Amino acid sequence: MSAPTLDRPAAPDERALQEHFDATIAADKRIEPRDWMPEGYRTGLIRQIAQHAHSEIIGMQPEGDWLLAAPSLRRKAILLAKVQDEAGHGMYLYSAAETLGADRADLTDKLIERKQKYSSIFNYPTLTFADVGVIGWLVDGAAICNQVPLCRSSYGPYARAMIRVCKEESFHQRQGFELLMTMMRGTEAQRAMVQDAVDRWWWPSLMMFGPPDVDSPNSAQSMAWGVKRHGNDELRQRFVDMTVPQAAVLGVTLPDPELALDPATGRYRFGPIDWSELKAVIAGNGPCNDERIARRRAARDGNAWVTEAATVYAAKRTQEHAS
Ligand code: FAQ
Repeated sequence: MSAPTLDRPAAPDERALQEHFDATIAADKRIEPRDWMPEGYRTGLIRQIAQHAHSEIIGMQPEGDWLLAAPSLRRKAILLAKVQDEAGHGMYLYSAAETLGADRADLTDKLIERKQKYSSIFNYPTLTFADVGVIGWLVDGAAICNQVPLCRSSYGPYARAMIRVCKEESFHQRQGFELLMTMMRGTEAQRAMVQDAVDRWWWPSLMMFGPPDVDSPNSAQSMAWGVKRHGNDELRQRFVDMTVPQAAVLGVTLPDPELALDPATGRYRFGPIDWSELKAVIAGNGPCNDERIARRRAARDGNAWVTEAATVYAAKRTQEHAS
């Protein structure tokens, strides 16, 4: 390290910075945007946060398809609020990615060009209104299991965004359960509709947690850096343990003959997951991948003039404030 001068202290060398970063992580404190961080930590976070943001934005589509066909004004108002919440989550997350130096428009381009992923779950169709309830119950339920630990993620802006997101997802899950409960108390046809939706969404919900730990290239480093707090398998198991008793209350059957309580562990054993399906959906070959991306592309292109006007206006305001 060169000798510090009176007017310009020498920049600490990379080793000292790395040591400070490691000590912050070891003490379970937060890394903030202006702190030094290893390049892999920064790019790994952008990868995960961008995928998460894209999931929230693409995730508006399956339920959004039912906005015009909701069975009552009350259900329409609830659904509209939920879909708007998902948009808000996407915005917090893109903002968190921007604190790491990412550019929001560039992230959107990468999503549309299929260079960045989004959650596999949003590539399945919503065939009936029961799917709206099942997304709330199972998909938001899985999102909560996955995201509550992220409120303690080592990167400050991500962790803080997750606190609000989780509160809202919690409400979403309850509204889904309430919707399904209402249908289950209805006619035989409504109960059949709920069961059919559960049959279609159960396995894809388990896949949301990602590949098994042994096949997860990012988990070990991500956990060492305190970004992820648990492996994919542990979070999936927590979801199963939480959901099985809820299914019993609802009166639906989960489509897994191997599902059984293990008395030794107090946890539920479940059957094998078809990982080839997850791989195919991630690779772009799920039932709705093309439709989801095409719609996002149309939204970007069709609204380009709004983005341009807002960007010019914001730049002008910044210039006025500066002068
Ligand atoms: N779909 O090494 P890992 C929501 C990719 S939000 C697609 O285990 P990692 C709210 C993974 O990116 C739902 N890709 O990766 C809502 C990686 O690819 P890469 C989204 C997947 O990051 C509710 C590769 O496979 N939630 O639901 C999937 O350590 C209702 C290897 O995997 C989040 O994003 C998948 N399912 O663990 C909205 C939460 N799984 O990048 C509307 C934050 C894995 O190396 C309605 N993210 N991949 O090329 C996370 O916790 C993690 O990123 C995981 C994946 C757990 C998703």
